[in-house]
Amino acid sequence: MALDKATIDQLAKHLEDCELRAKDTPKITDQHPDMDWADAYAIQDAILQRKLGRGARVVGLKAGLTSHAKMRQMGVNTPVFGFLVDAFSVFEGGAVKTSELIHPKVEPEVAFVLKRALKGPGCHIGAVLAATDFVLPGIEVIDSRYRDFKFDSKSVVADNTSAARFVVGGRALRPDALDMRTVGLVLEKNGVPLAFGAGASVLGHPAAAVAALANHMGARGKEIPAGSLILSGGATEAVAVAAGDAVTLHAQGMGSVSLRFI
Ligand code: 0L1
Ligand code: MG
Repeated sequence: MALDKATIDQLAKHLEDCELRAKDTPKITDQHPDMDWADAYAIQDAILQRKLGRGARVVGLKAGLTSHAKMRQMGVNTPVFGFLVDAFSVFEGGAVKTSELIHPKVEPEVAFVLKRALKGPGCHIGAVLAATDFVLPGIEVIDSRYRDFKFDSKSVVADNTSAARFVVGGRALRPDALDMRTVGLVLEKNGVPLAFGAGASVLGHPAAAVAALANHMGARGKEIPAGSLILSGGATEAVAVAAGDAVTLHAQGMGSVSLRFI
């Protein structure tokens, strides 16, 4: 690691303050160009500890930048992983206050709920499908704390991969009830279809993103607990939203799920 504990804690406080006050910041690698991956995940962990200290509950995990469309859009080439806490969760059809966010965007995703824990290394699509209770459609609201969404992958990891809000809903299906690669995803904003994807956009199969998350955690001596909700990553590029927008994701065979922005 290139950063000492005091710097990690200071950067975690800075990024979480930006999140809680809806204020943007230049990317942290501008000041800390030697920051490495271990530092980036240590800053993310320190943000989680701050939230847990205030009574937050972890409700799931996320993989991000798992599709070529997203990687191209953000100019990066590595999947990243983050956490989801209860305060990020929005009910189906619920409202998201844009005053609490900086510059939100939405992503269409396939969400997994596990019936058994998953642990890498060596986790693969088969192990993920065997451990999955059900899958359902989800919309992730991302809100990078970095000015104009300008960042590099390590800064994004430190910023908990831009996680802000999410909703899941629609129709929950057992993992053998569909071919997740060919599931079509249509994201509508204000009734206008804007982004179109298929499950295979996400690392060839959404379960591959969950396997990558399990392997990432295994390398850090952790596992994905049973019962976890996992967002596998946007199947298309992210779509910017503003107050007054209504967003719906239609997922083939899995119904639809919606959010409103106020
Ligand atoms: O969930 C995601 O794919 C977002 C990862 C972070 C990068 C971004 O803010 O677009
Ligand atoms: Mg996402």
